[in-house]
Amino acid sequence: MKLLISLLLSMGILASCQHRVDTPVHTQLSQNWEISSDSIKTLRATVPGTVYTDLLTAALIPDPFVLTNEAKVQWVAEQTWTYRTTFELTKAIRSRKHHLLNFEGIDTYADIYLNEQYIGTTNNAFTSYIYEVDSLLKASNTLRIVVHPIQLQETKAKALLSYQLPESPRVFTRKAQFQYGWDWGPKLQAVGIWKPVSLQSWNDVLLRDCYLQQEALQKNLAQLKAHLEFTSDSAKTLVIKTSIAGVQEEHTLEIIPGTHTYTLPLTIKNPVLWYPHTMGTPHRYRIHFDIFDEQVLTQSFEKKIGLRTLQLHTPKDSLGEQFYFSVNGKPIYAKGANYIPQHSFQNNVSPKHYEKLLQAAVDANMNMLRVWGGGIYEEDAFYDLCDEKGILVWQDFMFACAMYPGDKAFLKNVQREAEQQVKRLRNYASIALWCGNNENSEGWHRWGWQDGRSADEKKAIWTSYQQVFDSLLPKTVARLHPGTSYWESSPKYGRGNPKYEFEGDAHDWWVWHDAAPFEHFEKRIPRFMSEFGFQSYPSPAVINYINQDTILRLKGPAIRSHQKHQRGFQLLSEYRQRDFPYPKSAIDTLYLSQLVQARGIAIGIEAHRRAKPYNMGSLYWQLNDCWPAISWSSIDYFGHWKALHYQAKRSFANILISGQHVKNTYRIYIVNDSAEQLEDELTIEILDFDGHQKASYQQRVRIPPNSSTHCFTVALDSFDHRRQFIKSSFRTLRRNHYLNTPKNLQLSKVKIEKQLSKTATGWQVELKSSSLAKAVYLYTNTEGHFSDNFFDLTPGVSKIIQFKCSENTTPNIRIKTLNELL
Ligand code: BMA
Repeated sequence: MKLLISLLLSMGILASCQHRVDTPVHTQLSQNWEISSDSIKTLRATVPGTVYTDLLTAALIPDPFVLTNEAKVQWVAEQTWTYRTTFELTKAIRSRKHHLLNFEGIDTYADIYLNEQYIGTTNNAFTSYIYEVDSLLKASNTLRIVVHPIQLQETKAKALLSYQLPESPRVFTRKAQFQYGWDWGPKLQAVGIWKPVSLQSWNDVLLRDCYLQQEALQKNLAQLKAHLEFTSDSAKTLVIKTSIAGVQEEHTLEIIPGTHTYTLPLTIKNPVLWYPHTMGTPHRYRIHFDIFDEQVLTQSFEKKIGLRTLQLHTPKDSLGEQFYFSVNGKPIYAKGANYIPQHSFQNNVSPKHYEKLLQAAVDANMNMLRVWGGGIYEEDAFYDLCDEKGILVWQDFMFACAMYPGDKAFLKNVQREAEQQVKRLRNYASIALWCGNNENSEGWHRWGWQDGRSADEKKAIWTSYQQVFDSLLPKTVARLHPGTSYWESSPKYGRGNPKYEFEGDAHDWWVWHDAAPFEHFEKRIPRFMSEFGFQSYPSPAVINYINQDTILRLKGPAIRSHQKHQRGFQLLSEYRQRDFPYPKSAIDTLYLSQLVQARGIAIGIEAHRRAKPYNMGSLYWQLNDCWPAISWSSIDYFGHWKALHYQAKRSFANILISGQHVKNTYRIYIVNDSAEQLEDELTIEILDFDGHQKASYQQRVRIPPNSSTHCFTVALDSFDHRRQFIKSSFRTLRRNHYLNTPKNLQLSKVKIEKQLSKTATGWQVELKSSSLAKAVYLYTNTEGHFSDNFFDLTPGVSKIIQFKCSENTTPNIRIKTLNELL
């Protein structure tokens, strides 16, 4: 019965049958939408959606993601767009006393009319707008939303200030900042109704929010508080029945008229804790709530909760200040990447995209993602999956690389936004940190933004900054999400500040932006690296999509327009020349660029991990793309793993063998992120590229839990850097260490034997090589995923790869190695 009610409820049809259960009715208003503008008469619209995607569906604009089309569609955001829909309401729904019209997100500046009556104006894409429309509804209704050009509003806001803010005018608009164009993304300012619209009709009592707060977490008992926010017309006695892990409880609530929050105590005996997947199991409890009003079941819902303590610690030490997270009292080394929106138009991101991308993060042994401040507060589906899969979330508020206004109206707007988002996300176990902004503070102090400004102007701009990031946001987090850490800005110090290495989180852009060698990562190790990165080309399929071609071409205006970093191509080739051979074809260039990226970031990740516990986190820039691009991502727009993602999986493994070349020695480390002490034989061999052993050493090593241990030093006096490598083995782990840059290795020509066999999920590929094959790259036109790629084939050892694909015809799998380019 309960199931039936909620099913009927979600379909919005319960109200049409006469029943005595007074249940609020939720009607989705997603049908019959149309848009129009001065240049477009009327057009079917999708809500939630954007004007861009509607125009694209109707073939009225070219696909902005291909060729040089981005430039051709800029007019879209410059127009006024009118959304219209009509909807019918049954008598049963209309007979409800109260009706709330809820816009979960409008992008951005809009006026709303219901039955031609003005009901409100919006100016923040990150907040929902709810209007009481009790007296306005009829049997047949019209809804009209006029979405104004962003630029118009920004020009007005700009004119009110006597000075120009850095990165103005985007700072005036509370919408995804990356849509103004970023160094990895196009300028596509999505406009429209980007989140659902619905009508909530109710009589006496409405539940508006439920927050499950963890009070105390002991071994035998978890004490929770369920904060339920109700709006009621009258004083009432409600009975709330809860069910957790098979234990039922009944609570009586005396509620009073108005909107108030009521608190129920909940307990769970012998609680099973939630852990990030690299530490344990991300266990969640389901808590079921039934709300009875005069013995009538009026509302039923379920919440999932992971029980854990989760904190950022920054105690002072002799060198500066530590920076690490702990889960359930245990320090955790954070491994992961920075996450950006998956598409310029959010309505194109489906649950499947979330599942695939977040699983790829888990598969690469990542336990933390940073939701970067120039994007969006992600959808619930994202956080729900992070909870389910055990990925911690470093959550930025949506401010990036700019200085923002601080006038009263702006602060009020941000206050609403912060309250709504913190309230929405506080039930997720994965939220590890709220961070004020991305690089605003660094920009102000290091990027010349203060140049030429008067003292008063500087003071005004910095005061605005402090009001938001030192006051409004931390206070909101403390009030609404107590116990959760807040961090003012990422990074704490810019790379020009010597303190960068000793306290706070850091962004290291000496590599890439300042063209420093990758080895720089080994020299300057901060407490927590929240950004460092390097670009590469995406998969051939993405390049061909950009070009709308079947022949791989890396030159031309289309490709150039998908590289958003001014010196991008130059830096790609400069770094390639340092360490890698010259490409002979387009596929070589693509392949080598991915190898350069993987090599560079692995040097960084492993240097950070070896420095544990001085350094307690390594998040590279960036996990994914928002469009087909040449960018810093490790997974491209089509979801294909670049060499970096396969490498991240290796370099982020919970137990890692790593090494560092120091003068005439090579130091072998074992990094152990597990909670167990490891004790076993470590075998070190020196081999030539044909697999002949030149020397071998064995040592019993003991690696404490959660540590990095330098466990062996190889003397390199008679080591041939061009023709030999070091192989280390510990338990089931194997690691090849090369002590020269790839271009200086004297690898012989190899012939790789390949055998293909059909499996239930695709194809199995078995590979064998007689001599060392370096950076073996498997590629094919068949859409699919290789379980491993860009790996080394050790002589005589066969390697089995799974190729997951849905096609039954034998894929034409081609192989490329570094050997053939040397
Ligand atoms: C960091 C990020 C982004 C940028 C990236 C690459 O500064 O916060 O702003 O895209 O570097 O330049």
